[in-house]
Amino acid sequence: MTGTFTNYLETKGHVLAQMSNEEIYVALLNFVKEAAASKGKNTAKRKVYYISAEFLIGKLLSNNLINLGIYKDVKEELAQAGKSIAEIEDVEPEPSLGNGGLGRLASCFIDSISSLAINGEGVGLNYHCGLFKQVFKQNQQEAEANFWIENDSWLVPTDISYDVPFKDFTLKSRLDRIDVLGYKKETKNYLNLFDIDGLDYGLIKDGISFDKTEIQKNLTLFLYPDDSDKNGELLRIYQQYFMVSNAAQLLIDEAIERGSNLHDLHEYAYVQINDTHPSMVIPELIRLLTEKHGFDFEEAVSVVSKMVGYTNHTILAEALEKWPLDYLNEVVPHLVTIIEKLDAMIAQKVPDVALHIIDENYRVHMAHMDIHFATSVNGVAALHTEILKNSELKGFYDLYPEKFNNKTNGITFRRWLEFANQDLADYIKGLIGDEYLTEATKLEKLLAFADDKAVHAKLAEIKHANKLSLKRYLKENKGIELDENSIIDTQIKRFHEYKRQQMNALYVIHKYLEIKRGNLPKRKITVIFGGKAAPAYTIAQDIIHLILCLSELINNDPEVSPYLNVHLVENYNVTVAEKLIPATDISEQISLASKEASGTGNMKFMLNGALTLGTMDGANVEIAELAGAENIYTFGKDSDTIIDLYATSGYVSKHYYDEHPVIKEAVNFIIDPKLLNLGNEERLERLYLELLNKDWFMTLIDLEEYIAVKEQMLSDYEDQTAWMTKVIKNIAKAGFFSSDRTIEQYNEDIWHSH
Ligand code: 26Q
Repeated sequence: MTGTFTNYLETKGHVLAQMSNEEIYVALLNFVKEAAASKGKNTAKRKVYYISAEFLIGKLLSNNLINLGIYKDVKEELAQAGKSIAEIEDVEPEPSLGNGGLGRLASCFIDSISSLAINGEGVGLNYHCGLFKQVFKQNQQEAEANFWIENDSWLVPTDISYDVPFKDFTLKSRLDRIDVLGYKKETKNYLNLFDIDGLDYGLIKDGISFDKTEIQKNLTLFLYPDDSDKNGELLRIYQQYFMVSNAAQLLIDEAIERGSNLHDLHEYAYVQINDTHPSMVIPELIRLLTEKHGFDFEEAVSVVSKMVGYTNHTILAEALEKWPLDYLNEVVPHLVTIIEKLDAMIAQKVPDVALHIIDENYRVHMAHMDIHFATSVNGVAALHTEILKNSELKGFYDLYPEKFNNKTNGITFRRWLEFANQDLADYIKGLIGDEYLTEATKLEKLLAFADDKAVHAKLAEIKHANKLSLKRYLKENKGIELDENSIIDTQIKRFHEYKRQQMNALYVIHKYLEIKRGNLPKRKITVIFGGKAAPAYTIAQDIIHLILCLSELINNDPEVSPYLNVHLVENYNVTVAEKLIPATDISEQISLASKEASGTGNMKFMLNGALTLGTMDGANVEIAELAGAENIYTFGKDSDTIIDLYATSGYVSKHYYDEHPVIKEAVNFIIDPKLLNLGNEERLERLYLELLNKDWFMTLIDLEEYIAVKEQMLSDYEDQTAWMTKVIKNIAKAGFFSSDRTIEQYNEDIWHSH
């Protein structure tokens, strides 16, 4: 960096004290963009292309200032002029180019790739409306379009453009880039976001509905358009092909420019496929090599199968993409011939039809294609990878044991501690220095303070201060009154039955009824939820409705609200997470065992001094191992038991309801007149019947144990010495969950970019 922000403003003829927050934001944006523009690129021979349909990058200003090493200086300069950096941060819109975990992971990964100076870039789509904006009306979720691109943004236009051929027309792409600065690194990478010219915002009707057929005018309008109808699914195929065709053309051009003759393309490029959304990159690379570069089919397959890896992020059947061949024929017939040839190649070698690419119903199993033609197949937490190997993908594991490996997810500590929890970060630095920013396991030095009363007191003080800033934020932005003296218990994630927000809601009902009976808790507890539900996912919307009704009932009941509050924070996003996590005491990670591939919120809470209340699922298992079983609160049936229950259809929710009065009472309350008065009868009835008669994700199986362990936790909180010892041990052991570690492992084991 040359010169301070104030110097920079002087050269532009501006004076900080006289500028509005908006003007300061734009000036800082340009200041950072200029600093980024002067950085060189990473240059290892083999370049990694992390292709992902989602990059949930969050706001970038402060993260970039931190990575440039000038956050504190700029904060101080602003303060000198009577300005607050927090107010400038507020001006930045958040690009919501992702749904949840998978998109946020991709963003932590590109931060780590740059921070480790690896030659690797993100490739995705520049959706003009990110994930919908959630608004609550009459205790229900409504969805609004979420535009984020302004005149001044982080996007840097390029003149790179490709022709992408579809069946009936060819679309010209344009490429915009966002600079990805590593932590205190002289080099940078890009996030490449492909787009089209000629989008028509006029296609959007009310909310987020729009004409899905006008592909040439809507291709990058929305992230994941509702695909509950055929046109939605077709649009998704158009988006996916557009993304990967551009990525493939870009990587071939860049390899040639760097000296590849394409027969050695695998030495110049490696593609990491993030879930199956970019899987068509395999046939597209083969198509380009054969049609444009004179390869014969076998050689193209041989080169491509040395340069792709596949990451699985979910075992939920509905999320494993299987495109009907007919649909692919309507959109990209030129890939269908290639996919059929690939399928025939496999069919010759592999007798088991369950492992073929095209099934008997003419559906293309994208994951199967990935596994056959990738060098590596990985899960995202130890347990998840074991489940892939031993059940979900067992047939493939038997065929290719050497391809399977685990890469436990991680998070960037620069955003999730250094930025989000500045007081805690400063205090930790005072105790053990700042090495944790690049060597996260140095946090283990904190173990020396596990029993130190002065450290306990300081950590409690920081937590309280974070609750106070959360209180201000929620009051100003979300119309919520938070009690900063209560225990804060938080569940933030997409709404899905397997994540079991409904189980937490049943706990809330139970607690409410207990308080009504005069069993008062020692200390007030505030249960906070945050998350969006897919617009086409009715039951998830019903769960949101139940929680909003409970919130209205409980917070307005003078007998109950001194002891219990419930809030569902509207429009949960990365920015909201950054405020909630540092203020939380109890981290809810209560998915049905075997269903949450990893989770990454669990890691963020651990790092920020919240204790986990969780099932033995995903990365919770590793949290328990690292922090020590005595330092986290686990409950519930284990994944083997659950997998077995599915196999034998052995779970009957009605039995749990009939045989356990506590469960029956809580479930019945969903249709109690008190709630029906506040809510929508159809929604509450449907949810009630769902839990009683189906409950596919086994809410009731763990409910009693969940209530008991949560009660234990609340009572343990009263012994602050024991509690804070656990908190310190959790923070100290969180280092393993740095995404720098994850990315080092990807590079050592899969990418080999040196
Ligand atoms: C698939 C087909 C059609 C339409 C949409 C989709 C679709 C969209 C998004 C399928 C999956 C996703 C997102 C999945 C996701 O976020 N998975 C999460 O990934 C995290 C990072 O690995 C894990 O920590 C979480 O456990 C996992 O749920």
